[in-house]
Amino acid sequence: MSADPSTTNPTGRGHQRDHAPWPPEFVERYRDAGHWTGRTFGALLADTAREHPTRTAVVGERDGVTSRWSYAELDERAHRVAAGLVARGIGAGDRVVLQLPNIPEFLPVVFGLWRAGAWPVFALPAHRQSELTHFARQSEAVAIITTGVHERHDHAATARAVAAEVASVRDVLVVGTPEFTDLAATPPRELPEPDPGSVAFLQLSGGSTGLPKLIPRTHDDYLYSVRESARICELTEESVYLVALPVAHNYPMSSPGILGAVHAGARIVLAPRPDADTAFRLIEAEGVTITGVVPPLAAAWTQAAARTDRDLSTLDVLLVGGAKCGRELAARIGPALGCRLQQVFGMAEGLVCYTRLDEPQELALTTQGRPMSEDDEVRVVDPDDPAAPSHAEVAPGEVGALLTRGPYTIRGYYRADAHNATAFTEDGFYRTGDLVRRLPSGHLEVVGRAKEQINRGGEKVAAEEVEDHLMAHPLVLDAAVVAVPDAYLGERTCAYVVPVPGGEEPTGPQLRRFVRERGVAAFKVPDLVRVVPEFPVTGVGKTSKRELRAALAAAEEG
Ligand code: OOB
Repeated sequence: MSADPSTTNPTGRGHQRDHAPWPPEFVERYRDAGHWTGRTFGALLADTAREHPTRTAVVGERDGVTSRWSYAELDERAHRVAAGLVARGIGAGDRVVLQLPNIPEFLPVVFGLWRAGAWPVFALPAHRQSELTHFARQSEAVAIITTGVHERHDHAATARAVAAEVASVRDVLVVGTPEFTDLAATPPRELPEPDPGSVAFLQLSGGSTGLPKLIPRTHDDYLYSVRESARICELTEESVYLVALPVAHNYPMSSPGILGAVHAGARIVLAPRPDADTAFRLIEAEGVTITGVVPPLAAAWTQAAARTDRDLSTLDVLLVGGAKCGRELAARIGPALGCRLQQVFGMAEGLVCYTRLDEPQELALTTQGRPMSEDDEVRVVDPDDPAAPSHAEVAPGEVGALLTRGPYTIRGYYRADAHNATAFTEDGFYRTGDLVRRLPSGHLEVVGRAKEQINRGGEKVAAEEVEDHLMAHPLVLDAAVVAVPDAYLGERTCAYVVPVPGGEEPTGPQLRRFVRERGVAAFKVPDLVRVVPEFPVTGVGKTSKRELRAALAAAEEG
């Protein structure tokens, strides 16, 4: 087992090899304020199981079979998975790439990993060999836990291919196989509690520079964000939370998500797919009270609600976030679905803003809320100065680049020193890459983005990552991936490519297939491909990728 020295040292003294912890004075401040309570995820589940043993914890389907487990049962299953993992040599500080769709086993597996002291690395079902190899390599994962064939993709085969490429991966566990079922039936045993100040898992960044970065989150910091989210979203043990989005994403995990539900003793219902038919069926069958979606889904559900026979009357709160929800759509949601709208603007790196449920109507419709915590520090700085010091704030009401620091915002990505030097200010603020306007009330309005990322209906595409794949094609000389406006997704990707001189001209379908076959998530395959003889140069004759993208995007609009 590879215990990581930096994880057992939350104070920041000594090793800082893998990630930057909070400085000691902040650790003290967040503890004194009662934000960090010294509790682990394993204890969270055990406490809820003690308080609400018979309440339904999770309802979900796998291979057409529905499971329904109480909190006592979930707790027991998580203990068994933990014991099984430890028996297999997976334990404290070990990284495990986890790629599971919305199946009930997700919960005992994640809590089992936490109880074993291992760190899940949360891959999404859409990720393919290229991304999974990167996560496994970057984290030096010892194992991959995945599923068999799901939505026509053989995840087990992909995981085995990754294991063959990455030397640290010595185990591939596939949910649903006898091997996994045996592991999950191991008799429970006493296991040491991990340090609550240590890293609990690695989340993924949406990324703007190349492949996704790994985000180290601790029990202490993440549980604080979960507790606050549950409070702000008014979760109680009577709540029924529907997981419509991929459960491993930070949003359905913690805003207020499955962990907020476990904190409150609420019921978790996993939707195998996010479409309105599936969601409405589950809302009616389980009496769902709250769920979270991205704007394109909110739009689809809002339309579908007009012609459904399903009873949606239990639905009380619809969270919308992950990408900007415009006023038009925001205003339609409440009347169409008969629920309250709550906007959420969050990021896996930390900061989460919510509109409150008693918010004045106009603020609820036009802003993305305000930070959860009184200790979230927010600065809005000059957007044209990418290295702007954190104190150079724009005038109130002006648009600027959002910087943030606080009790649940990381101080650095995992094993990414060079990137951290630009992604964080010297005094520890995270440069979110979002352009915002801050109202006198503290509410934030997201108006755009400084980072080179396309927000495809909440799914984040790093332009550079896709450009790198395109450039690997022998007929491509240069590539620039830009966002084009899209009525449904908000943005789609358009790849502009310059062919190699004298060569054959590559076609759109050819390049799309090429990118897909390099083993990347389908949402990263360019929606549009434009072959151009050359990229325009800027006034000074410099080919700034940034200005180039803006020029191309403008040409597309015009
Ligand atoms: C959520 O997390 P990520 O890490 O996938 O993406 C974060 C980025 C933000 O920096 C921002 O660019 C964008 O997604 N974003 C929004 C937004 N919510 C997220 N942009 C405009 N309006 C919003 N409401 O996407 C995420 C994490 C936790 C909760 C909700 C979403």
